[in-house]
Amino acid sequence: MADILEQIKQANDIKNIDPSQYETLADELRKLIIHSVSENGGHLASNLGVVELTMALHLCLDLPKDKIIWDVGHQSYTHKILTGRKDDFPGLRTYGGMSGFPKQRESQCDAFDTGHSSTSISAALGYVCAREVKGEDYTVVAVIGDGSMTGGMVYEALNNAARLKSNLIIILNDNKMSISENVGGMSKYLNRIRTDENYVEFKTDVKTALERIPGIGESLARSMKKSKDSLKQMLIPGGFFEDLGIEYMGPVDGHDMEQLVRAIKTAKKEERAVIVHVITQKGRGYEPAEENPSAFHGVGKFDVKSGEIAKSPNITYTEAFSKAVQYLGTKDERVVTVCAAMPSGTGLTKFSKRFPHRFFDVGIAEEHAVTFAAGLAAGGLRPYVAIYSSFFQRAYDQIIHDVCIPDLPVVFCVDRAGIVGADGETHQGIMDLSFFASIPGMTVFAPKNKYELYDIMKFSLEFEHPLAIRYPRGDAYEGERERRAPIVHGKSEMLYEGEQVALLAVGSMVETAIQVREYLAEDGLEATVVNARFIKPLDTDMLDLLAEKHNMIVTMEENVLRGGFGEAVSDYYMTKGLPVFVKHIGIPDEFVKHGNVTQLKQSMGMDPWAISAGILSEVLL
Ligand SMILES: Cc1ncc(C[n+]2csc(CCOP(=O)(O)OP(=O)(O)O)c2C)c(N)n1
Repeated sequence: MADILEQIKQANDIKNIDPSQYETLADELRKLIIHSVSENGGHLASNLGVVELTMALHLCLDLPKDKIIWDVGHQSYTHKILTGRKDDFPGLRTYGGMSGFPKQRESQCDAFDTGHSSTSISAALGYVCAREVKGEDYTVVAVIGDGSMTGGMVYEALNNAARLKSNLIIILNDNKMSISENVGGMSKYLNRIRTDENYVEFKTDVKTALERIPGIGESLARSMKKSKDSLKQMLIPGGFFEDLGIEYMGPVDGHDMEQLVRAIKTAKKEERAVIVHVITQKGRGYEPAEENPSAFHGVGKFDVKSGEIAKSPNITYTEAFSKAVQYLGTKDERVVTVCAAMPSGTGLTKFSKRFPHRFFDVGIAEEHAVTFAAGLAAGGLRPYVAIYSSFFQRAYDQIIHDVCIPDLPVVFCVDRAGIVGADGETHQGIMDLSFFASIPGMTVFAPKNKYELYDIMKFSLEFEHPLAIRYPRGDAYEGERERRAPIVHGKSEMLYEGEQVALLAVGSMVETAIQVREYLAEDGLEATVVNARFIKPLDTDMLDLLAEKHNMIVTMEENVLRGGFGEAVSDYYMTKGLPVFVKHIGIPDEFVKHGNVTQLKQSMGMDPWAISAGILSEVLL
């Protein structure tokens, strides 16, 4: 087993493999990927689809001199294995192990760090221009999926690349899918090229027929390829790209090594930007993933034989949100939902089925999603925009400019807020609390458990201003259900009254605060616990009260400390001149790598043991 793969120890070793062995090599790569992902979770279907494409790229390029930029980067597993990282592969996405995304610090063969979509063409164009300015000689390739082609940055980059007079290769990996079914006009356009056999055959036939005419035929066919006239428009697919000034090649069968190698070698000769349209099958080679590519896009542990995916028996925050927003949908016909290519991940699939006319999947276009929602709100509807915390980063200006300045009633449902774990730096939702709270007119809320998520969702319908509700990935906390004081704008919730030390916790950290309280009680310290609920506006009445009765206040948040809740509390006390010692628990000023959430929290002193030990040492000293 894995005989051919054994021969690949470092980048470019694939060039020593006999072409008759390529199929076996592809099988071995798939087996290794399926096995590792079944144990550590990861992006299975996307990776299985690009095995041959990656092999072909590695055959045609010289790494690390040449540069491959993987859009999103979730499909880079074969690339990692072929560049000397096979032995590290079992540690994929684990704490201290290999990242699931390209990382320049991990390998010289990873030309660019990615994680968020639609950046590859911009970065590749930057590399090309750097190459020209420095007079260097290497090939630059961006590999981008059809789903990522729904992101606006792609068109900014293509617009820019049209002027290029040197080689840039853009591989458009078209598998018809984003995470779910792809949406929008570009998807329809690609589908037309892909499926219109007449179109493709017509092109080939005309060219072949012309070439057969002795004397003039060949030159006519050549000039047809070069000319920009309407005849070409009629005959060659990809006219949209050609009109932009980008050469189009394809469609190419993305599982046929010969076709792929030929296309890439041809593309390398172009003195301009060229798109190679490659058709692949998502999940290729593993039946359960071929049949259900969405479920195997990003997947947790699963049983390889049966294809059964391990599932937590508990309800997640996303599922709780899903129920709540459906309830609101039945209560009020103005309720509409918006997501950016992630109906399933954000819990909107059921809403989309129940209220198809009130659901909008805009593609991977978070900036557009927010301004679009602002338009919906201005038009009299009540939009709920469900996007992961880290992807909301894209839409900061739209939140300020289009929603908060005109004070529109848009609800931002910030999923995956906090440490997400195995996806690492690019996906941790640790900035949203700071960036939402910094905007005038914005209200920011974090529920302590799933019941409070239901309550704030009900509250949101009556609230006429911008509101962000942040909740974490994974199982919803079920504890403290009996404490369910009605939600009042800007008011926190007293959970346990104690003395000396007050724990003032935000959202997911309320559960931690309750554990800390138990540990402190073992040492005879009865701490107060307050559920902050609102990060903005601050409950200053509660802060005044806490300052009177405690000599130490511990703020706890799953967010960077910079610009976070703790800083706002300290700032309030300082401005008011109240002599309270405030200790901040949160994420330091650094990017949080990948790994299991518990391990990551421990590494930052955010687990209940570390927090209580820290408090005790301060109190006893
Ligand atoms: C800005 C941003 N929004 C959302 C995502 C989540 N996401 C990861 S992959 C993906 C779909 C990408 O589809 P495509 O480019 O076609 O790649 P495929 O997985 O089909 O190979 C999405 C929406 C992301 N990575 N970045």
